[in-house]
Amino acid sequence: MKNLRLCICVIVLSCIGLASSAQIADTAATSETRNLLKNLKAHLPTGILFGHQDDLAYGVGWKYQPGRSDIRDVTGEYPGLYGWEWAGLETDKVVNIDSVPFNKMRAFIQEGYRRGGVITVSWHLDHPVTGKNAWDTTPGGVAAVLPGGAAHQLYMSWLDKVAAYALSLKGPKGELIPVLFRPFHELTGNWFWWTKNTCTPDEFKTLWRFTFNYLVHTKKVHNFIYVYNTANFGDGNSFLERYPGDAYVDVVSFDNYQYNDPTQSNSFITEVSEKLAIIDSVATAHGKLPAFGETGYEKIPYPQWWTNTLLKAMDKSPVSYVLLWRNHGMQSNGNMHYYAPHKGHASVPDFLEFYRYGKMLFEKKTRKLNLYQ
Ligand code: BMA
Repeated sequence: MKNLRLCICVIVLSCIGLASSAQIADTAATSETRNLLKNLKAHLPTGILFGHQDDLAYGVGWKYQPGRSDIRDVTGEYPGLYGWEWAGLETDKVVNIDSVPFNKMRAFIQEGYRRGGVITVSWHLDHPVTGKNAWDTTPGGVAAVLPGGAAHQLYMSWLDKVAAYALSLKGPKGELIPVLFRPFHELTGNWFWWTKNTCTPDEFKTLWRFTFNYLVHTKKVHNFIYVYNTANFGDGNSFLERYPGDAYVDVVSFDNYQYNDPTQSNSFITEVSEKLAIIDSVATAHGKLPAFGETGYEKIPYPQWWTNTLLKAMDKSPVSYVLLWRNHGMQSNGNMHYYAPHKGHASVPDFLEFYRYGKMLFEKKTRKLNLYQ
């Protein structure tokens, strides 16, 4: 009797687990979008997609050379995941915050998708009250965009533009290209108008739910997978303090960069592996996909960073993908700003070892997974 009860209990629990792991927040998502989430979940134990921001647009020392990519220059193939940024779309700019023309970006997104790669998007949208950029932490921005707020109409007009662009992303058969949409990223930080220094947890949850409902139900955008993304957090509770609910999220993730010297301190490995362990248990409990939203070590001054630091940080817990930030090259202030290796960089030999590591998925292995079918 006891065994029978236990058995029934296990069956019921695994059914609940299976049902929730097959779920997608947007229940009207296109079949390619559903398949992508389902397949990423299925491959979670065995592979980590390697991603790079703005990979096809420019790299260190070059811009807009058709077919070029710093990752491809170094490894012979493109990344498995492509990151793009939509800041500027809301204010009708022709180019985004990093000067990438939105028309070119559409073509790059289509190109990556045709190769079987995955697309993820961040959005450093302007402050809705001051009109300054996303890093303006003047309080009240979130309250202002909520229903009844002074910038609510404006915010809806911004979402209209995001929706129009999202619905213009079409694959070869006219199908919508799925996007891992990561709005209001690094939400536990204190450097954007939506981070935790500027709004209450309830305001943030309302912002997220409104955004989701407006895009899904009003604008009929059905090619988004919703990525919840924090900066630092101490434990599962602080990670979930501003979580809008299982019905509004598909992926749980965080950003974490290397700032100190990895030859002097293991703190990056310790922190990232602890955070991954926490989001893995959150992901399992909530039927979500765990991911490493953004990372990097600017200029990669430690040539073994790839296998001795990043891989060690990611190797202990399953993680669906990792996104390295952009290879801008020389900035106007004289700083070199890049996070992935390029031809001739001292970390190339180690990056090639990282690239050959069985679990890492670049272009070819990603294509073989047929993520959209
Ligand atoms: C930051 C830097 C900036 C950039 C912004 C948005 O981390 O790379 O130069 O404008 O991301 O992409």
